[in-house]
Amino acid sequence: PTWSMTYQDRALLPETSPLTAYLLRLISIKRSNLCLSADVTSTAELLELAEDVGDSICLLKTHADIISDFSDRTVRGLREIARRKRFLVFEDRKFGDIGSTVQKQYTAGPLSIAKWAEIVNCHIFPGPAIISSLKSAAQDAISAYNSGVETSITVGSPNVSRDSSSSPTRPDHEASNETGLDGNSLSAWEQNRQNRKQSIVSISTTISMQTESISPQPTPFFDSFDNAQQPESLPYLRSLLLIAEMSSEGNLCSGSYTDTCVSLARQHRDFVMGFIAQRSLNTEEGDNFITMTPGCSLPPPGQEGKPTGDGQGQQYDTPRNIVAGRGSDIVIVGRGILSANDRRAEAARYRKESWEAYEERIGQ
Ligand code: 6AU
Repeated sequence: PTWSMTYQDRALLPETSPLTAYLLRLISIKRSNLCLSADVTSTAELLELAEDVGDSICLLKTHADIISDFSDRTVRGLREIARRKRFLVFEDRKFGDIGSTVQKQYTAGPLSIAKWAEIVNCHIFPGPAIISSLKSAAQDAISAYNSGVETSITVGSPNVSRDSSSSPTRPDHEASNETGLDGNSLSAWEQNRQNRKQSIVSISTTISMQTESISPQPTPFFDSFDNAQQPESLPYLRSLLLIAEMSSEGNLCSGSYTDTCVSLARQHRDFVMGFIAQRSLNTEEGDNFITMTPGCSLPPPGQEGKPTGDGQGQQYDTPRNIVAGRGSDIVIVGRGILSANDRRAEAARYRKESWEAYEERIGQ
C-alpha cells in the first residue's frame, strides 16, 4: 500500500509513530534515503566520518561495540554532529536474548545504548517478549529523561578511558542541548495534523527551489527546516526495527519467520518502526513500516554492472534494485562508502542514486 506513496504523505498517515513521522519528514526534506553504516573502530574515525558524510544521510548506523575507545566523548561528539547535520542514530545491536537480559544490554553497561540511539534492532528468534521488554525499557528511559532524573547522556563505565579535553562534570543542561533532544512532550509534536500538513507543503515548496543536490553551505535550507517545524523539539523518542530478512548468503530469516516478524510488528506499531529486510513488507492496509536494506553497493563511477559480494557471505545489490525494484525505503551502505578515497563524494553519489530510485518508484 505504501509502494507509490511519497515519504511526506506517509508521515501523515494515521497511527504513524512520532519518530517514524519525523524520520519520513527528514528524508523528504533532506532528499536522502541513505543510511551510512559507520563500521569504524575508533571515536576519531567515527566523528570524522559523520562530519564528512552527514549532509548526505538521514541516518547513521553504528556498531558501538567495535569502537575501541567508546566513551561519553564518542556519544557527545556524535550527538552534536547529528543535531547539526540532521540525522538520526541507529545502533545496530541486533539484540537476541531473553527479555530481562536485553533490557540491561539496551539501557546499562558501558554502551548505555538507550541514552544515545533513537533506533535499535533485534532478532525475534527469542520470541515476542524481546519486543515488549525493549519497549518497556525504552519507556522507562524516556520517563527518566522527561522527569529530569536522567538528563545527562553520560555513558561509559569509570574504567572506559576518557579524553582529557572533555570535562566529565559538564552541567546537565549542556549535555541535553548536545543531544538535540529536549524533554518536550509528545503532545506538542502531535498537536495538529493539519498544521503538520501545511508545514510540509511549505517545506516542499522550499525543496522544489533547491537544486539537484544539497548545498554544502546549507544555511537557507536548514533555516526553512527550523522555521517550518522546529526539529529541535524532537522529544526523546525510541524505536525498534525487527530483523525480518538478512542479506547474507544461506541465512535462515525467511518464510514463516519473516511472516511472524510482520505480524509481531503490527501488534506493536507504536514502538516497531519497521524492518531490516530485503524488500517492502507493507502488504496490508494500514502498514506503514519503514524497510531498511543492507547489502547495498554501486559499481565504481562510470562502470556498469552489479556488485556481487564480499567473499564472506555478504550479498550486494544496487540502490535502484533495492528501492525501485523491491520497494525498500532506506538503503544501508557501509564499505561501498567507507572504502572510497573521497567518502563525502561517494556518499553524495549513493544519495543521488537512491533518491532517483525512489522518484522512479513513486512515478515522478
Ligand atoms: O555495506 P557493508 O556490507 O559494508 O555493511 C553492511 C552493514 C553491516 C552489517 O552488520 C549490517 O549492514 N547488516 C544488517 C543490519 C543492518 O542489521 C543485516 C543484514 O542482513 N546484513 C547486514 O549487512 O554493518
